Amino acid sequence: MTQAAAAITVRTTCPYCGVGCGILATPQADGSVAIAGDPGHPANFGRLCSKGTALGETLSLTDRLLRPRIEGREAHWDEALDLVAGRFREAIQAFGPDSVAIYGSGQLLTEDYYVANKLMKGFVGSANIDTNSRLCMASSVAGHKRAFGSDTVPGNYEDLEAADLVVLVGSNLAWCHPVLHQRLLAAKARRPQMRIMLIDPRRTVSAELTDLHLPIQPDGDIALFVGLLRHLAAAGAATDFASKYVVGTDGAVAAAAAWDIARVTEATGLAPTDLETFYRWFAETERVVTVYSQGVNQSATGTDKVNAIINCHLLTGRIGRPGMGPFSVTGQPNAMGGREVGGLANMLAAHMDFSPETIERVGRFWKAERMAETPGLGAVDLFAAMAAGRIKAVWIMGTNPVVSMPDADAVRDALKACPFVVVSDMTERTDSAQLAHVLLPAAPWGEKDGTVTNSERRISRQRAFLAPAGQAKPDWWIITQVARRMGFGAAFPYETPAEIFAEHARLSGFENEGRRDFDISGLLGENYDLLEPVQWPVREKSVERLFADGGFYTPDGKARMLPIEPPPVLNPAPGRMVLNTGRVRDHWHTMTRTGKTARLSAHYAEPFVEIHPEDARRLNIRKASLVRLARGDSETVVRALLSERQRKGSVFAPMHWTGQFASKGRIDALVAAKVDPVSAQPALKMSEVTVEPWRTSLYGFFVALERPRLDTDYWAWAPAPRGTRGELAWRAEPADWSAWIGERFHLDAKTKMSSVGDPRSGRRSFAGIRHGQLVFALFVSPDPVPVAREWIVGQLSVEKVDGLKILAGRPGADMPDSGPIVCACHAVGRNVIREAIRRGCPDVDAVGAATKAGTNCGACRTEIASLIRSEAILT
Ligand SMILES: Nc1nc2c(c(=O)[nH]1)N[C@H]1C(S)=C(S)[C@@H](COP(=O)(O)OP(=O)(O)OC[C@H]3O[C@@H](n4cnc5c(=O)[nH]c(N)nc54)[C@H](O)[C@@H]3O)O[C@H]1N2
Ligand SMILES: Nc1nc2c(c(=O)[nH]1)N[C@H]1C(S)=C(S)[C@@H](COP(=O)(O)OP(=O)(O)OC[C@H]3O[C@@H](n4cnc5c(=O)[nH]c(N)nc54)[C@H](O)[C@@H]3O)O[C@H]1N2
Ligand code: SF4
Ligand SMILES: [Mo]
Repeated sequence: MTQAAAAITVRTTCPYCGVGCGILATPQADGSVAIAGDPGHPANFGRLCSKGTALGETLSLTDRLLRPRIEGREAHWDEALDLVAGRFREAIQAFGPDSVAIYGSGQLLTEDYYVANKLMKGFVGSANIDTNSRLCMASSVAGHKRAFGSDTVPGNYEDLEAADLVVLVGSNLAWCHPVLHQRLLAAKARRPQMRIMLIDPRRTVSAELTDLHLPIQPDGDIALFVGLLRHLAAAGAATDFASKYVVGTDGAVAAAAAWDIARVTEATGLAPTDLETFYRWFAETERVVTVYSQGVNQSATGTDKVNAIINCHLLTGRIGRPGMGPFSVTGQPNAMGGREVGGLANMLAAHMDFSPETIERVGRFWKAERMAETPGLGAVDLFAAMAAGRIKAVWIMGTNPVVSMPDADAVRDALKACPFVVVSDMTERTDSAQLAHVLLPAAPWGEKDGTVTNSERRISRQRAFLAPAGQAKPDWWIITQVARRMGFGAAFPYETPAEIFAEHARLSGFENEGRRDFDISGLLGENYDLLEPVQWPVREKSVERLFADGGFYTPDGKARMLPIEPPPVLNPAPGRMVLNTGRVRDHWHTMTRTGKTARLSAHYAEPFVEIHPEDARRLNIRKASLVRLARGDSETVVRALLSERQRKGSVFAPMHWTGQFASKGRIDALVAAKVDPVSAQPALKMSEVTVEPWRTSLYGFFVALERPRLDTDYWAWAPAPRGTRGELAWRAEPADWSAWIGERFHLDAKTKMSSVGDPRSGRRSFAGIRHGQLVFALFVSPDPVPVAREWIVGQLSVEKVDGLKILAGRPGADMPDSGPIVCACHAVGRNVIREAIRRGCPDVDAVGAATKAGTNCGACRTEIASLIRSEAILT
């Protein structure tokens, strides 16, 4: 048998967003893995976005944590596990169960999550287990529970395709749920009469190809939807559904009475005509899906936002039928699975919360030794308790709080102060792992087995297709081992994830009798290894449409409409701007995986802030200069990206950059830890910061085969297809350039150095070439460095370079610079696409035919559309 014939394709699920695309992974003879979309998976039918497509490039062992470490030294598993169990036990004995905590993640598999939750809530006896889902889904969970009595997402992806109006609220679907977005656009192409609209303070790429964009004032959503409710009631849109299956209708409508168009205009900053259009469309369209995400959840009034949206669907009865419903899309691959097991501190297990009856029931099922009796601390309170010395031991799994939590500098200090910090991760190169006493090597995607649940409640298998690297172990195994060493062996007998899944499925059906939405007991007896993607509930094998005839999970079976009061308009203090934060298309969170691929790093190669040109002018901030954002003692320094898409008075910065990739890019250091009072979810999108030019005397850009030592006042680096690239800045010019370069770049005697300088402009270039191969190039300038970056990056892969062209920083007239990469799949840059448009390509397909851009995964198609639009404006 040849090696090629031995290649076995494994069906698994993407480890990134909540769309939950099916993937076919085929390990190759050369050690690489071929990745393709699974045509048989009902989430994606074979499609993948840029991140999914590039998964094969993230699997290298560079930076992987391969062995347990204790205080920096390598250790055996036995020693590390004994230590973790021992220190947790000691803390519990001395200070009680609430002195220990687990901080987990929607990126754990359901089996990992189930075991962690059971250990804390059934055996340690504390509910101090919370997760990054607090930062992500908590307001949706709370809103669902208030309205439906349960945390139920009633919709399916087909509902978006079948709808006549899709309202995206605070969701950048084009970048954050790309395959779902493409399904939506494909549906609109088939049925052009279908309307799509976006409600977002910024004009994101998700605004392209929509029928209406409402550039709402930050946190104006409640006023908008309360005004919609008033309009719907006045237009007679209330239905039999509402009178039969909903209570609280009158109160909710009465509370909306004062919110006429004039008042909503004031609170949202939107044009009255746009408001009227939206209200009319919503009122006249039966099939409406409202898709919402972090612009809704990550707010101090996030839960009210959720209920203001759900109210409109309940009044009109637009729920529980095809093509309609409120639809909270989940962010992480297993955000939904985490909610199922009870990973949040205020949930117990299997969608049960802390009532005496459920505590007794779950305790009996688990044969628990010590049940938690009350909810534990949510993430923000958990780290505050740690800072106050009340948490003596914490175990962080699959998340990077020093980067992703609000008030991140305080979180860092809390971890520094905590007597015992354990971090389970696949890499030690995270800002949180740097502060761990014990590092445990977790087997990541590709090396572990389990299940995840996507945004439409579909459970899919993640399957291993690689052997664990080094001594990495799956999270469920690690937790099980610690539980046994803490003396709970009888309740943690698991040898496989299948056993854990079976127990989880049994608990979901245990004394359920239709009273709880989450029930997958119908899967018991299925072959775990062969499990096909399936939506819950799965009761005795039948899958139903939820809420078709009411059937809500409240005591009386009726849904609740709530009276909602819009908050006062968000007005930053004088001299401050609103800091909005979120994601870019090609990076995933704190970049531990996407930061390894040059393709995904080329879309945005350094941390940045988007600012409206008028604000920039007012603040004396020039294009591509560096900007200082600050709040109290915390600051970041990032690149200024001037953009008319940005709302005036607000700036937008991505959450992704960490201390591993940039000198001062951790944006969450600036985000205040203000939380929603109902859900305890932090308002990550509405901080107040000062924005000013960051004074520097010199900017730099480098490419190098080996990453240089980075210690300038500003730096940011990214991988290149070969070697690395980066941006630098100095407050004072180094006195001796050749010494400076020699101390930082990895040069040997054979490297020939050359340099040129232009005294008038103050620009200088340096290059090191060895046997015709570029080893490094450095360009410095008193202004932002004006060189052809993508071309220079590409020169690292060239066999024989032209030293003069390198020093000039330009390829010459014959070879244009492709510009920042827009199409990650085919590495097509912005300049190439612009050129095609100028030559007459009228639409995205024509650009694709001319340049290949947008012809593979399609995630960049909206961006190409936006380039076409901006070129049309310019010419
Ligand atoms: N490429 C990529 N995709 C991802 C992720 C990633 O890291 N990278 N992460 C995944 C995860 S975990 C999540 S939670 C999702 C998040 O997915 P999204 O929620 O779609 O993404 P965000 O960029 O966080 O925020 C969405 C939008 O909310 C807007 N917004 C801010 N304030 C307001 C407001 O007051 N009202 C309204 N209506 N909108 C507002 C922002 O301008 C932003 O464009 O993405 C998932 N998908
Ligand atoms: N300002 C601002 N802050 C935000 C947000 C925002 O929009 N704005 N969004 C928030 C949201 S919605 C989210 S979901 C969070 C995300 O923020 P985080 O959860 O902190 O980000 P990740 O980078 O996904 O962290 C996952 C970690 O788990 C590791 N890992 C990967 N696979 C495994 C595994 O199998 N096992 C283990 N043990 N570890 C693994 C990765 O290497 C990485 O270090 O950020 C939140 N923070
Ligand atoms: S849309 Fe992209 S990131 Fe999300 S699951 Fe699918 S391939 Fe993965
Ligand atoms: Mo998230």
